[in-house]
Amino acid sequence: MKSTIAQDKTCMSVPDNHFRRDVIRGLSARQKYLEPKYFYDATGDRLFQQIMESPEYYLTNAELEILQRQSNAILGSCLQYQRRFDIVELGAGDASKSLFLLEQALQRGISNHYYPIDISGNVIGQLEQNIPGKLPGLAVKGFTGEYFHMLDELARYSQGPKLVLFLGATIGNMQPEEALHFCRELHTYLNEGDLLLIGFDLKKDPSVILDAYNDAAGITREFNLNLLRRINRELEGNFDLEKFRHYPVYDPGTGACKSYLISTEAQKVTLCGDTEISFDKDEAIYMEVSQKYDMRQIEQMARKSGFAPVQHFYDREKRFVDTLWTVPSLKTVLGNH
Ligand code: AVJ
Repeated sequence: MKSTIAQDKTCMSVPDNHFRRDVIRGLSARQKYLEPKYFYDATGDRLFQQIMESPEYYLTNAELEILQRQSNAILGSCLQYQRRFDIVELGAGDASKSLFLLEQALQRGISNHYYPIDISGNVIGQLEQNIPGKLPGLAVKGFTGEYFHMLDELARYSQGPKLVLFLGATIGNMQPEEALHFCRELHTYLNEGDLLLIGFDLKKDPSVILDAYNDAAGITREFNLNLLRRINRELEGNFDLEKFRHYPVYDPGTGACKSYLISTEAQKVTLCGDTEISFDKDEAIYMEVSQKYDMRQIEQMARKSGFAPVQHFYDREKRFVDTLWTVPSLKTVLGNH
């Protein structure tokens, strides 16, 4: 049925980079897809900021509330395992939520080193510039790049105990199997007694979830279409944005909230001068998953990836959880089985 055969003869005017290769691979697949990490160009960063401020997108406020009200309790819980530790953040973004925790940790003499890691160099530059003024005494050293590459780098700077933050339900952009794999790999970077605080969005009223990815103002729609716009700009694409419809779905059975762009007609799109992609009418591009969890799944993921759950921190409406895990001693692991 599908007639798409993308031929990537090398086009000289578009550099052969990861973005180009990933986009062509995704749009040449039987089920077309694009990778959500590419949403975040300058416009994408701005649109995501607007999503976070939209009334339907409850995740950010819920997690902000957790860190505003419970940073001290979180640190108290960490102190059962470590007296002092460096704080590492994966996907730090603007760090607006983590600042509450960093401030308390600094005040209480628990930590004075913060290592944010982000794919966006823009973001890291801003953090290194702004945080020292806000939290004098906190040493900030940022890393720009893929998480595990940057954790390899980090090992040269920080050898002691660590608290790793992975907030914002960023892990939701992975399917559950992939997320488990990710946690297992993260575990290999940590030592006994190290800590991980990780944010999951929780299963809830399906229409509340769907609305968060289908806001009335259409920002999420723009956010998705912006990736086509980025392809047009950076890969000499000719996507007609009018011919793609934003279609989010939430399956309460699996907890997967997925976003698609649907081609409203049969059409061909050219990239990089000579790569042609054909779309059937109503064919979908799978854009991203925002996976929702329940507490049983979260505790299971902790154990299956070699961590031990320590404590769960919820917002008052229990829409979201920041869950604290530790790397247990081998003795404890064996004792549990
Ligand atoms: C940044 C992955 C947590 O899935 O909720 C928001 C991204 N996409 N609206 C999410 C997103 C559409 C967001 N994460």
